[in-house]
Amino acid sequence: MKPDLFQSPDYYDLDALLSDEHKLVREAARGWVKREVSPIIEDYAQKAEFPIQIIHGLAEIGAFGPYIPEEYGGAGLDYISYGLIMQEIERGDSGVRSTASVQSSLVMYPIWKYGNEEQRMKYLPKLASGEFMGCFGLTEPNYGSDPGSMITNFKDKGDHYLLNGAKMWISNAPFADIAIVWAKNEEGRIHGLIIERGMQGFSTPETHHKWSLRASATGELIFDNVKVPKGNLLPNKSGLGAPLGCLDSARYGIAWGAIGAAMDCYDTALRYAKERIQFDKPIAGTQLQQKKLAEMITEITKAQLLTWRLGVLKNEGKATTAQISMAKRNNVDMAIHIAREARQILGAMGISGDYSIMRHMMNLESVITYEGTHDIHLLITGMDITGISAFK
Ligand code: TGC
Ligand code: FAD
Repeated sequence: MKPDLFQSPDYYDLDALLSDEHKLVREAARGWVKREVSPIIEDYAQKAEFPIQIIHGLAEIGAFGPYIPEEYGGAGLDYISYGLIMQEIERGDSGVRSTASVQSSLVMYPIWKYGNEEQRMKYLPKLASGEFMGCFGLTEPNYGSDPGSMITNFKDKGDHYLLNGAKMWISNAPFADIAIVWAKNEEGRIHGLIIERGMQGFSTPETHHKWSLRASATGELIFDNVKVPKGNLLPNKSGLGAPLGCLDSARYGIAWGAIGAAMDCYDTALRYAKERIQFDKPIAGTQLQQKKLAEMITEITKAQLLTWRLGVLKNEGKATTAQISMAKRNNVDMAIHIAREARQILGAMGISGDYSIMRHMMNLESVITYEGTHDIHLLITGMDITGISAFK
């Protein structure tokens, strides 16, 4: 891959809205991505392998539980810092950001919010340092957009629970030490359980042949009469609202992350267009390529403003599920569109692994599907403004 020459676009001087701490956190993440991710990520994506050695660095830049209080090993940062870290990591690769999102918002968040003090002290510091890695099992082979219909279930056997069922498309599953698994009890109520690698009857086969998120490990979670200690149930929230609450936090991070992928595609295409000569002049001097580049920076700027405002609302505890959905949907769509346009600006070079664009473009096909599809987020907005659910 070519050297990482990334220069972050900031057309409306949004830096003026950030605190010194925000900028420090962002610079630490940006520098780390340039040093540790950019030089290796294309090779790992080509061989469809997660670069497991970066876990320590992710922990060091505070990517695991940025907003989790320091008493539990988190970085104790605000939600704008969390967003900026996700943006910088996804500038490198959406799959690496996935690993950080899952660890922070889908594993540490439910233990912090729905767990008891013993569970928090046992797991959170090790998850923050990367000593433990986690995954989140909601999606099932027959239930993706409709997780409330899940069939994975557990029965009360007196001194333990007995868990049966299967989850699929689970990020981090192949190497995770623990899994937060959503399953129904005998009354059909959804609960979260902490499942540990090594429990008898629990396996995590890897999913192969992906054309997207190739540098992220994806797998299944299979539960065949797994005996789960009663102390592994998250006691403080149940019902579908519990996993959906975690998704709010992860979707918020994705809204920021997608801007990172878009910025990288725009920056690469702008530089290439200024250097590439056809018909005796840089292609950046043609109206058609300027239209693409001008529209890209306009959309990136709009997404940056939307997300910054969402971060302020989140810090104030006011961001709603529907507002988060709008930002996730808008920004991922914006990023995938920019990746496709940027790829065309590079002509044949756009399909080469020497540049990051095609990898971003393929990664974003997963990002537009997971954590609620593009359609589902539109329906969440539709329900919010009309008061009528169009899901069922
Ligand atoms: P519905 O009847 O609307 O709601 C059921 C209950 O949940 C409450 N609720 C929420 N609570 C907290 N936060 C939210 N965001 C909530 N949204 C809804 C709701 O108030 C209700 O509570 P109660 O007390 O009345 O029971 O549920 P529904 O069955 O109609 O479904 C709604 C729908 C479609 C919006 C929802 O199920 C949905 O979001 N589907 C998409 C599924 C999804 O996003 N899956 C993601 C899996 S994880 C993943 O993809 C990780 S990728 C990670 C990576 O690699 O980065
Ligand atoms: P479906 O729900 O079958 O949807 C298929 C199509 O139908 C979509 O276009 C959808 O928008 C549309 N559709 C569905 N319902 C409606 C409706 N009511 N009205 C109109 N259109 C509708 N899940 C986890 O639990 N944990 C993870 O860590 C995780 N990681 C993932 C990693 C990757 C790489 C990928 C690709 C997925 C991951 N997922 C994970 C799963 C992801 O959340 C689901 O794929 C997603 O929620 C969509 O579910 P589905 O694929 O079953 O699609």
